[in-house]
Amino acid sequence: MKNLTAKNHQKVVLVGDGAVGSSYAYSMMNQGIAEEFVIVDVIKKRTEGDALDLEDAQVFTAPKKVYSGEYSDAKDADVVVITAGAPQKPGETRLDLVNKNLKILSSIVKPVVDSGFDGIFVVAANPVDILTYATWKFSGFPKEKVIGSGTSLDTARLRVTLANKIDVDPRDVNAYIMGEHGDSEFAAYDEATVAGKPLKAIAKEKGLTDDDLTKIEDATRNKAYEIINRKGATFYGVATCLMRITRAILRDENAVLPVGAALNGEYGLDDIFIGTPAVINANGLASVVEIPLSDKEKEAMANSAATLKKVTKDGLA
Ligand code: 6V0
Repeated sequence: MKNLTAKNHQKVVLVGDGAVGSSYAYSMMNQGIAEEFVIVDVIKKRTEGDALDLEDAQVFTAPKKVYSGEYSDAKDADVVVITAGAPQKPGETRLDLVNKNLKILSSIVKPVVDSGFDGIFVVAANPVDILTYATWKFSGFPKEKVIGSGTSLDTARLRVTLANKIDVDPRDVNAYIMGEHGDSEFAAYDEATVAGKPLKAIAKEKGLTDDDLTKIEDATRNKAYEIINRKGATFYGVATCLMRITRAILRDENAVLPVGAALNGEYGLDDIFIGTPAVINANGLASVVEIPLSDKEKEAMANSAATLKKVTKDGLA
C-alpha cells in the first residue's frame, strides 16, 4: 500500500471537467494541495483550456503541475476523483440518473484500474451512493479505498442553515445529514451538538421549535432543487467538499468527515455505501464513526438503505 506521508509529491487525477470538476480543480489550486493535478474528460479541448487557465493561478497560490491528461496518468496517482456524468435536469431525481451514469462510470473505472492505479477513488457523480458502490465493484478495490461524497454536501447545507439560525460559526455545528445523498436522507438531530451541548437545547433557547427543525431538514433536502431551478446546476458546495476529503487523504489527517462510506455491520447494515461520519486518512476510509442513533433515526437509516439497495440491485443486475 502506498505510504502517502512518506511522499512529498502528491498527484490527483480528476475525471470529469464539468461544472463540479472544474470548481474542484480551482478549489484544489487555491488550497495548494497536491503538486500534480491531471484533468481528464471526453472533451479534450475543455481540459486543455482549463489546465492553461488554472496554471495562471499558481503565481498566487503554490507551484503546481496542472495538465490535461489521460487515464494512463492515474498509474502513480494518490487519488482519482470522479465527477464525470450527466447532471440532474430540472425535475429529475438523482436516482433517475442511475443508468446513464453507470455506463459512463464503467468506462472510466476500468482504464483507471488498468493503468496500475492503487490509490483512493473519491466519487461525486450522481446518484453518488450507487456510483460509489459501483466503483468499488468495477474496480475490485478494498472497500476502504473507495469513498463517496455521500452526505458531505447535505451536511454542509444543514450546518450553514442551523448556524445562521443559532448564531454560531457553521464549523462549530456538529450535526450530520445521514443516509442516501437524496430524498430519503435525514438529519441526525438527536445527537447533534454545539461544543457538546445538545443542538435541540440550543435551538429551543433560540426560539426554534421541533417543527422549525423539521423545516430546516426539509429545506436542506431540497436545496439542490432550489439551486438547480435558479442556475441549472450546483457545483461550488460539492467541489469544496471534495477538496476537503482530498486534503484529509493527502495530509493523512484522520479527519472525521461526512462521506459515503462502506458499512460493515454499522447501523445493522452491510454491502452498502451510505452517508455517515467516518475517519479519513492516507489509507482512505480508516473507520466508520457509528453515531448511536435514536430509534426513529435508525428507522430512517434503514429506510434510506433499503431505497439504495433496491436501486443498486436493479441498476447493477
Ligand atoms: P457537467 O457540467 O455536465 O460535467 C460533466 C462532465 O463529465 C462533462 O465535462 C462531460 O464531458 C464529462 N464526461 C461525460 N462522460 C464522460 C466520460 N465517459 N469520461 C470522462 N468525462 C466524461 O456536470 P456537473 O459537473 O454539474 O455534474 C457532474 C456530476 O456530479 C453529476 O452526476 C452531478 O449529478 C453530480 N453532482 C454531485 C453532487 C454531490 O453532492 N455528490 C452535487 C452536485 C452535482
